[in-house]
Amino acid sequence: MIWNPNKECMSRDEMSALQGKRLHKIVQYVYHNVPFYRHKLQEMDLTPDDIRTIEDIVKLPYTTKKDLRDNYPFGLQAAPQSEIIRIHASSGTTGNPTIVGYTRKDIGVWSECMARSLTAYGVGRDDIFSVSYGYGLFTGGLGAHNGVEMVGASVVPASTGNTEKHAKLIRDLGVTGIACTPSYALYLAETMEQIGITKDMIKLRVGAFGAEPWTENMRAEIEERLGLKGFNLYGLSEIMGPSVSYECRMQHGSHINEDHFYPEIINPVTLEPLPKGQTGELVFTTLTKEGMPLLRYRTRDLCALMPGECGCGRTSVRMTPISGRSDDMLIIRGINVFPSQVESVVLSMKEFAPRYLLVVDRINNLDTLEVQVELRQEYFTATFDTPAAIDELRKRLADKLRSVLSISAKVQLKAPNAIERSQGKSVRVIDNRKLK
Ligand code: DLL
Repeated sequence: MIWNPNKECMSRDEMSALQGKRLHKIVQYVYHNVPFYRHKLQEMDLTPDDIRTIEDIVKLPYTTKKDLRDNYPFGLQAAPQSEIIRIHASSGTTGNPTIVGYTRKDIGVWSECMARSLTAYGVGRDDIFSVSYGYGLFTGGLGAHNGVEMVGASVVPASTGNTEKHAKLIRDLGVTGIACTPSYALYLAETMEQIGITKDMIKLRVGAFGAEPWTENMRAEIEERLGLKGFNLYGLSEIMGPSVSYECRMQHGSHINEDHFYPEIINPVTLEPLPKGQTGELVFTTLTKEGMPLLRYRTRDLCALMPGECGCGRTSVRMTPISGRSDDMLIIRGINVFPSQVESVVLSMKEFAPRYLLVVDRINNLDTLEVQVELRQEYFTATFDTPAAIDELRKRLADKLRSVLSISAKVQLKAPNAIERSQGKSVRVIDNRKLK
């Protein structure tokens, strides 16, 4: 089944015409409502009338996460506050998170995009569907939730944590579908095995996995251990949240909701657009968003757009799985973490030298983060024989990191010069997780 064949199966010409019309409108809208964009366009000697067709998009400026940071919290919001009915946030590169406001219409579009995804996975009214992305400022929980309600399945808003209880609910309620990160799916499988819940005791048949990179090997393992079919679900808060794109039953790339989010691929160094089929950085323009529309937002995700038709009947363009990032963002337990966030915490405490290292690992299918930091010489000399002071400092740093990163990190305090110096660029991250 296809949720909205009118939009998901349009001819190329119809789609381009619709995108062009919507682009013109959105440029006009931001020009009049967002001083940041008005100034940018004026600097480039552009008016909304210069943008008539979708091909004109290349004339427009890019938007970056730094622009969001510089305009924190509401500087890029286009709709008046009275029209905003929901606010989500995601990690910024340093202290402040990125804030995204949605109007009622935005939430409606988002719910429909999520409903399109779920329908492509084969989820319908008879399903009992557990949403095990985090509910809260993260877009995963509420975003998936609205879509499940829209398709009419019974939503179980399980969120994350309390995995044993969740595993029992999956068994007892006969839950048939689940949305969570792929690493959480593996952790769930492991928990089930530990408490004696076997595959034949549960009815799971569909998984909507995303929010972090995963591989075909992980898919095979999750499918085998939970007895379900796993589908990719992609998105990012700045553009909408989950379901910017989704896999269909062909599982050959993820269909982009391109009537709402126009994709381009660029060379992340030269910023030149690349032809279809080449791998580069994914850029999105929101074509219908009212709350915080963005022009040519650089996602930093690396992938390619796939030319050609799909056997499922949808004509929307597909993207390959994300193969990496053009910046240093890590995703740890589904949470985006920038090394610069750790740096800002370390620099805010006078006891530490600006030398730190993030060590990321995956132990029993759970991501772990250790932060190693060097003490300043004066502080080290004053405290190295008073373990209580060191303990207190370690705890203070761990608390600060948890509040800034939204995940807990193990802290290791190091003596001055104990962190290895590199010859060239300093190494800030060691990621021992092997995505096979
Ligand atoms: O992760 C939204 C989401 C929630 C997507 C639930 C899917 C499911 P952010 O926290 O803003 O939003 O993180 C966005 O996560 O730029 C990618 O780097 C990464 N990401 C998201 N989905 C996938 C995926 C949500 N399917 C960032 N595969 C993005 C690989 C993904 N990476």
